[in-house]
Amino acid sequence: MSICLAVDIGGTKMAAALVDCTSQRIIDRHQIVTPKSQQPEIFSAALASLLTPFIASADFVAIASTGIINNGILTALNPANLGGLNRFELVDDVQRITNLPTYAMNDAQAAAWYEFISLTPNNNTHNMLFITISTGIGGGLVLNQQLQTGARGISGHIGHTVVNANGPVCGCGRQGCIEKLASGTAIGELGSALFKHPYNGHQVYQLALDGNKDAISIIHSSAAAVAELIANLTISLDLDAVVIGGSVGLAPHYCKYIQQYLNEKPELYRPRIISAQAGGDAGLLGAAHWFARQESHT
Ligand code: BMX
Ligand code: ZN
Repeated sequence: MSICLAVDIGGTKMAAALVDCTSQRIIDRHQIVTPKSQQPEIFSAALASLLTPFIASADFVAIASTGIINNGILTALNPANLGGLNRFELVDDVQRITNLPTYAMNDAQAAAWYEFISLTPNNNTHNMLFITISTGIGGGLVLNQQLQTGARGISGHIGHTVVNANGPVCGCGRQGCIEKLASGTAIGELGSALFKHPYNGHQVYQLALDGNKDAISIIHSSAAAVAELIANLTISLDLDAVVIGGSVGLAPHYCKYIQQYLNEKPELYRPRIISAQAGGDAGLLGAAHWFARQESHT
């Protein structure tokens, strides 16, 4: 029986879990707040405190992380999501902390893989997109039933497609990315500007749930932008299904709003919309499953 120490590094929280590779069940799980600092030492210290209690029980480490992951190095496409940190030697650092074989991939790619293998078998899903709407907006593509990671790890970074060419400049340097307009961070920024009070995305979402009309309209614009993105990608890639995850994506009503905006479009633009079955654990379980296959060949 092989035990994986799965790690999910997001812009807001970092989670670690022991996953039994045979049953694919989480045995133990812990999470901390992601440090917001440009300094790699601070990021590394947070990782060490999170991982240390689990090391003795694990055979290998599988990481799902925000950012572009190429050759084990994390490069932030949007450094603002990580407090300005833009380059981190993730695999080397975690290997040094744990002394275990360590592998890493992008968080949304990992979640896409788990959600794809969780779809009911024989359901004829060939092309699937996973979208996380959270601190940022990330994506993972499964085309012809194969997860696309890309030669440079970039595949699936749909949060940086433009929805308003005259929109605000995104942390990636491009103007009008959907991440700058519709992510949890964007929801917080839009609410703060409107209500003239510093709010995060979660607080603005709560205001919407409490019935505040302006907050509701911010959430609706986010869902409408995501629906537009889904329609664009469906007609480009012939998507059968789109799985929605992330703290905003899984928040009450959000998925339903996406569906409502998609329903206004012609049929060819409307794939099946599914809420992430593994909820917030899709990244952890996806990385564990993806790299357990690799581990079994070593
Ligand atoms: C950003 C980008 C993606 C990530 C997505 C969701 C960085 C640091 N991250 O677009 O790699 O998949 O956010 O990340 O550039 P999360 O932190 O919201 O889960
Ligand atoms: Zn961008």
